[in-house]
Amino acid sequence: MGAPYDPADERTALARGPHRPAYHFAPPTNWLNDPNGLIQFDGTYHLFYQHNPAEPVWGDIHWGHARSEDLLHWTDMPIALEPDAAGVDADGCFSGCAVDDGGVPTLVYTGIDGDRARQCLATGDETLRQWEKPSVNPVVETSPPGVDAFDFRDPFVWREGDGWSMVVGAATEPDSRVLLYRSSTLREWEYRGAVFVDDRPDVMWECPALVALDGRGRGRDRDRDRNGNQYLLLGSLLPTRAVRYYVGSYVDERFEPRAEGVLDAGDFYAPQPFVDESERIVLVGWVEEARTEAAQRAAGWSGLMALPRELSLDEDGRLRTTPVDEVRRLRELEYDLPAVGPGDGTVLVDQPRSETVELVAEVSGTGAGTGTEPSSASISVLRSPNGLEETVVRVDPDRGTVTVDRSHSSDDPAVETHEQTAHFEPTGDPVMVRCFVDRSVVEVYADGWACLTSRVYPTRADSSGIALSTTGGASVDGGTAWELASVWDDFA
Ligand code: DQQ
Repeated sequence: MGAPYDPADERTALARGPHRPAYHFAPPTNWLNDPNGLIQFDGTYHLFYQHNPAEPVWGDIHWGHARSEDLLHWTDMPIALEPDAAGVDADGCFSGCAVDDGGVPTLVYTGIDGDRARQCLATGDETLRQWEKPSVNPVVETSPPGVDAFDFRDPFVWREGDGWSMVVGAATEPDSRVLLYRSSTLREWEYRGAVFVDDRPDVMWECPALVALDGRGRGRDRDRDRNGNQYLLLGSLLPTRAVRYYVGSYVDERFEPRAEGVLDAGDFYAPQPFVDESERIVLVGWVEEARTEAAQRAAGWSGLMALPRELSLDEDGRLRTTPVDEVRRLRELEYDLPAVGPGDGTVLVDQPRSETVELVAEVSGTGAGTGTEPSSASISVLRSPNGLEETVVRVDPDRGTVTVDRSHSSDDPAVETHEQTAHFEPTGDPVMVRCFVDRSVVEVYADGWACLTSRVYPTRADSSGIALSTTGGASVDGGTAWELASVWDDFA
């Protein structure tokens, strides 16, 4: 008999890989996709995730599980859900959520059996280690008329009034719908119609979520007065894989959008929000790979989670996305970043030289608006001393763009290199750019208005430098950099 499976051993072995993140959550080994079942239960955060425990490729989908006290340091837990060969989830335990049902942790997920998708429950003990699938499964047996039997998945449940509400993503002909259900027990559900219809043809809403922007719908007085009935609807859309958000009202079981945008324009998909015990809306999203399947197999793992983010509305009703405050605890050695004005060329930054850093820099444009020549400031990270390998984060405050240019990120010709761009509304004011670098992850926030998470795979051991440069009338008005700590023991 072999030694029992210990995720800690797997983590230690994989930590030596050059692209393994130091402070983002990655699976102990093999495959990870969507975050599932996010919940803070008795003070402890739990992250479940779509997981193939046998191979670093999608398939045989289980629910992996980890817990954390601070959203940064995670402890692996036993696998929570596995397909049951004789059950309605024989072909996979697809995405879903977690709720606290009067002290009973309860997972609501999609069971896949052949080409049928049905909504199911699992209940946990107080430690969230042991999970049972009650015989009442499936709790939603068939998709409503007109809804494809397979494209009916990803339940998201919340407390509403004296019962429960649930949205489920669905592909319909000719549109895509977010379906609404109500229940008082979690075990019997009544279909209430589409809470939202996306009338574009051939779109499938995966992982929909509807959340009150004032926390649990109660909110702090300040927010309630200011924001009134403000809800956030999220969806991950096939086939474009865009992650869209809509801010609007939710009245009489219908969602009416008034603003919309892209949540993260990078390698980011299937995020899930949850409300924590301090009523923050926290979002975790899957960061996909941009390397070949062969490279993922060679690495022994695939996929990771973006930093947990807090979502909120500003005084003008615009959605803000910022890393949770806890992330500041990772900061170690601090360095000043120099100011770089127009015409200063490329300025090499001596320190830090590290593949795990946070950079905060203020970038000014010309203030002349969008019709002008491009004026941008660039922050090069993961840069080799000769500059042949580098990932360039380019910010144009006049046009309101943040771009990650990956054309020189890697000497490996097999990785994806296309540029990724996020947009924000230019105000004429300087933009505070916050950039997290974690070996194969570059996660950028522009003042909280635009987000972009990209995967890059430098090949050289010395691709760990930083350089700053500008074009047109833009400038870097200085900033700060920190080396960031690893969140894993025994990190190589
Ligand atoms: N991933 C899950 C589905 C979901 C998709 C399967 C989104 O439940 O629709 O692994 O990435």
